[in-house]
Amino acid sequence: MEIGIVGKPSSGKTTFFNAATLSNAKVASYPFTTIEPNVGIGYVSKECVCKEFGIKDHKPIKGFCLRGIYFAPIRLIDVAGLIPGARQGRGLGNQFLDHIRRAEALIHVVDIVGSTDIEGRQVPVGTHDPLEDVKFLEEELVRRVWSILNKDRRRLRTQLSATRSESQAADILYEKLSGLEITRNTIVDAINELGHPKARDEDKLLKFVRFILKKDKPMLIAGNKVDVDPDIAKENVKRLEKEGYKVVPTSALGERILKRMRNEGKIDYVPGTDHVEVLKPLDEREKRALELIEERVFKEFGSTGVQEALNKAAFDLLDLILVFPVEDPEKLTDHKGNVLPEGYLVKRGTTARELAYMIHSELGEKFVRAFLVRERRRVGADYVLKDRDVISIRASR
Ligand SMILES: Nc1nc2c(ncn2[C@@H]2O[C@H](COP(=O)(O)OP(=O)(O)OP(=O)(O)O)[C@@H](O)[C@H]2O)c(=O)[nH]1
Ligand SMILES: [Mg+2]
Repeated sequence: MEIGIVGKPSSGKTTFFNAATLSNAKVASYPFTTIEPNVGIGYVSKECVCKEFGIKDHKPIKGFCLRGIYFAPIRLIDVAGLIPGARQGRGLGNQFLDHIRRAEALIHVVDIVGSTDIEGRQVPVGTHDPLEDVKFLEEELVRRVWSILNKDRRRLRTQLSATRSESQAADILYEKLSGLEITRNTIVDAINELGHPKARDEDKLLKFVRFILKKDKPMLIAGNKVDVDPDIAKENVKRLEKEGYKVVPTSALGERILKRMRNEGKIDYVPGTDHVEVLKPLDEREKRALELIEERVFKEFGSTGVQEALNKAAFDLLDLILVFPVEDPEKLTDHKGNVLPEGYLVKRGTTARELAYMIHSELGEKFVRAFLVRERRRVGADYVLKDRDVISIRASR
């Protein structure tokens, strides 16, 4: 599972990425600081099951648990900024789609206070309209995918008009888009919804691309830099929401500062909350930074939003659930005695046997039955997992 971080230059993508992954990728106030993508592990969070089962000091092997909130790892990729005209050789060309090909959801980081122009150059706060950035990126993605289909247009047209079968048309388009990891299912859905795509019909092909992108690269907007001017930020968030976009207000910089101070042992901070406790004496600069975060971020928005954006991408856009497989249903341990060793992020609809395969192919092959620990009930291979299930899987020897 991978989430892509996209947007124009200087919107704060790498700052967001660093805050989420605890990396130190280069950040700067000039455009195109990032050219080669940064890849790292971020975390999505959800209430853990440890409290419910009376487990204290839960120390999972994968991910971590803070005050009863479980943080499960997920891959993030931070890519170069996109600007108008990039297809004509300015900025990143065709590599852009290569870089986001594996991403199953996108977080579009937008300068929500309008402090940078469409190419990421600094302008006075509030003078650029972020709605323009949102529309541009959306349309740019559509155009880029469309241009893959359009590359060998004559051949595509011949191929598509040679078949009346929708299933064959799906195969043709699937092959063309294979580099983007669009699922065949989505292509079939698009054909069902929009009819047989005829390459002559440009409008239909564009509609087709919009449909598959919406489904296989769903997007969430991180309205970033809210700390710069909370009022302008709120106003712009509202405007984007009115246009139908899903927006999470964020201060990637605020999150970055808090995470850094937490790692240095200076504060206790639970990402996704406004819980900050000072543990060591702070210098004046650090004190001031915390005050600003308190005033301009926590008071106005409740949290920095970075965790919320990741959670929304995973749980709303990707429709993932979190499940806890254990070997021993009484002690909730694996064979080494680790308590609740790992929460698995799986697609809603995943069955007990499919989970068994993810844990170990042998466990999948030799699946006998499973046991739901909370409900104290046996279930079979086809049992569809629920969010926060604790499940013990039995295999034959
Ligand atoms: N005040 C404020 N500044 C931010 C925030 N996020 C990023 N910045 C600043 O915005 C500038 C650009 O940040 P980057 O993270 O390098 O932006 P980017 O989108 O990765 O830019 P490119 O790699 O050039 O595409 C830096 O000066 C950051 O410190 C934020 O939440 N608040
Ligand atoms: Mg960057």
